[in-house]
Amino acid sequence: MKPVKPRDQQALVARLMDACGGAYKPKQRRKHYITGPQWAASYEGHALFHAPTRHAVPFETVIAEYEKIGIGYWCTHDTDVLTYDEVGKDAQWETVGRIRKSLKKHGLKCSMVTTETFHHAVFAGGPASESPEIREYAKFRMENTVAIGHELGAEFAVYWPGSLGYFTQGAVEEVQTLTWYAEGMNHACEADIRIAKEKGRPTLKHCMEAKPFEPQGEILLPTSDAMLTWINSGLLTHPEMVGLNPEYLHELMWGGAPRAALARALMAGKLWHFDINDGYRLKHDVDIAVGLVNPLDWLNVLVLLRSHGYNGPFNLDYKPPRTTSNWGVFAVSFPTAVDRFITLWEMAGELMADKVMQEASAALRAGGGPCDPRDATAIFEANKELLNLHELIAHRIFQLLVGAHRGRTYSTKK
Ligand code: GLT
Ligand code: MN
Ligand code: MN
Repeated sequence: MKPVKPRDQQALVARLMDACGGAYKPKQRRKHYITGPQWAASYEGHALFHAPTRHAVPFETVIAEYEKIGIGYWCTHDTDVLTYDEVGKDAQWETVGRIRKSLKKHGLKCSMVTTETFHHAVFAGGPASESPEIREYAKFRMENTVAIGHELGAEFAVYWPGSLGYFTQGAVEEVQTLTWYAEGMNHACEADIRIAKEKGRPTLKHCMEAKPFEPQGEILLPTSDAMLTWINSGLLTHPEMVGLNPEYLHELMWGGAPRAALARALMAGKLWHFDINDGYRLKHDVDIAVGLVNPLDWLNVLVLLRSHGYNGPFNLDYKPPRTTSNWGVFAVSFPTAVDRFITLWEMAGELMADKVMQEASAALRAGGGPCDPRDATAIFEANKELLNLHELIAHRIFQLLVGAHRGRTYSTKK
């Protein structure tokens, strides 16, 4: 193949995108509660060892592009759209007004707002560190984000306490720090109750997001389970207002089974918001787009969520790779991420209705029939052949994933 000149490259990528097929129409995409973060679309490709490969994108462009793709909801950190000097000032409300206009113009809604308490130097010791001034500042920021959320019509507020921890041991007393952090959350909930009342709106759903490592060396609330313990610790004045925003990769990062972590959140009635992406176990937060690493696991995750009636947002919290251009972010990255999610969602429905799956699951649950209830060997013998279905079910799910259940076979060379 001849070299592809820079001016011909977008056309080539666009033609191959078309050739991929399998794309949903914006209208079909909008039927799902899929939310697009400002920070994901605007991510410049930078990291500790990486210089940016793209430029930042203003919210007007992100919202306009999301409309074209069919992403119906937008979410943001306070400081994705405001400078530190603007937070809480008149300039903030001017920007919030422009965001409202932009959302209206493009038919999007703001689903969620989140307070950034990890980037600025003021949070070097975390958002609940020893100095009362720092904790007061964190409270101001959380309250302010709640106010912005109400102004934008958001339903959720997310908190990622990635800087709640330490690098070196000794100075940070864990119980005290978690208590101080709870005071911050109590402040946010109480402000929410007041503002919601003033505005005649329901209060926000406050969702905690855990990540096992990064950016602190040790994290005080590293998993969704740790957060459930904190929510139910008695430290919160409004535990009923606080739930979870698990992120698929963050549960995988510590070596857990995301599906089991989600199940525990469901059991506790706290699965309110879900960050969808992909990546690898026991590695850093690579935030790869949904389904590109673990499609089989993702299919199973969506079966769990569908069977338990999860109806919260699916938040595209991933990082378009550094190899993707500013043009590619909206031409390739977002539409393909959304479409893989919808495909897996539909597939999960197909799996649940699949006759082989249904009969196999029902047979396992029916068991092998009565026998001596105290005789382990007799019970095992009565169920032995049924237990083959565990492996058969896994095979069936693989078939559903690759389309082999529709009679598609792959030939081997003679
Ligand atoms: C940060 C983090 C994400 C969180 C964001 C919400 S901040 O980008 O890595 O997983 O969802 O604050
Ligand atoms: Mn996340
Ligand atoms: Mn992540």
